[in-house]
Amino acid sequence: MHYIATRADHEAGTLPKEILAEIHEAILTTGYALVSNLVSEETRELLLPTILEDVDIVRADGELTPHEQHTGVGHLQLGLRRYAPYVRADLAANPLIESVVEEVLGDGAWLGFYNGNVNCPGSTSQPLHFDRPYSWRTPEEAEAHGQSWPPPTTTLSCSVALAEITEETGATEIYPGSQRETEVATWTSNRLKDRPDLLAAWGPPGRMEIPAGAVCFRDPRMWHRGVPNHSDKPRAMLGLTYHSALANHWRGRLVHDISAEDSEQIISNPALKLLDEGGVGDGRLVFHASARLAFATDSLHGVNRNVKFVDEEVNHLVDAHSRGGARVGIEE
Ligand SMILES: O=C(O)CCC(=O)C(=O)O
Repeated sequence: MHYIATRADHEAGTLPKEILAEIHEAILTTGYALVSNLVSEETRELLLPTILEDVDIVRADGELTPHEQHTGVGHLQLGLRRYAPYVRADLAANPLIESVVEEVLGDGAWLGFYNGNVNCPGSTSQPLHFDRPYSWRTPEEAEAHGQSWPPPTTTLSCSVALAEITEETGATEIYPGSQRETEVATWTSNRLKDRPDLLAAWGPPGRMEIPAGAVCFRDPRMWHRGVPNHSDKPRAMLGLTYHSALANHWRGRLVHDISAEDSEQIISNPALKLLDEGGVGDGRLVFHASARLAFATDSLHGVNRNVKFVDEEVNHLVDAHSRGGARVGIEE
């Protein structure tokens, strides 16, 4: 499924209903859908050099980042600048992107991750993996919560190409449809090790090629891996991840085992989420106050941008690996 957004779509602030239904169907079946013409050339030209500069900063000490050590050399989780003029409405609060988010995740979906997925020249292959667990792990659990089996995703990953992403520049390898393989639902690991039978069942793999300014919307449970970038420039893909209103953990997981008190707090205040260290706290993404303008218009699609603004400097390169490029803390 590949749709090219039109000027009329941009004026309407939404993709057409029938296109949204096709995108949804593609995500349910193949696991992904591509929509071109979503992020402007102006935004791409502003952001691309910042990514390249920040790659140089991250590479300067010659050390592998924690994400590289864990997954593969040359694959960076690179924080994006969280201050003006680098936070752009047509990326962080884009009504057409949000129309897809609402279609797939329903009302009240929230932004949980805003980061760069950069594949550097000379990179290696990552282990094949999926990014998210199933939110309901057995047919019985799904049925008890009124969900189908296999259950739908409660997270939508939006991969944005600042420049064209091709096989040559290291387009992500994907196993279309593999998000429907229920055998992995109860696994404690997200890696597909030693299972040639599963690879044969869902292969052969494809590649996630993305034109500049396009977004690949994908079910993060679809198996994939970063592969070598054979070009001489870093491949600048950005990752925005949205979670369904059901997801109560700040990383977007749906935790079933939660006290009535914590649950009430989270329902009454959408800024609050379960934290890693236990308990409930502020789960919003931190941006500098200068970035406010990018989020100034209310979402036309019931999406909670889930951001909080601070006056202190926000170091987008701190905690980029584990915390999406900024800090999440207890409510002040
Ligand atoms: O950047 C890519 O092509 C895929 C990266 C990925 O899956 C990861 O870093 O976990």
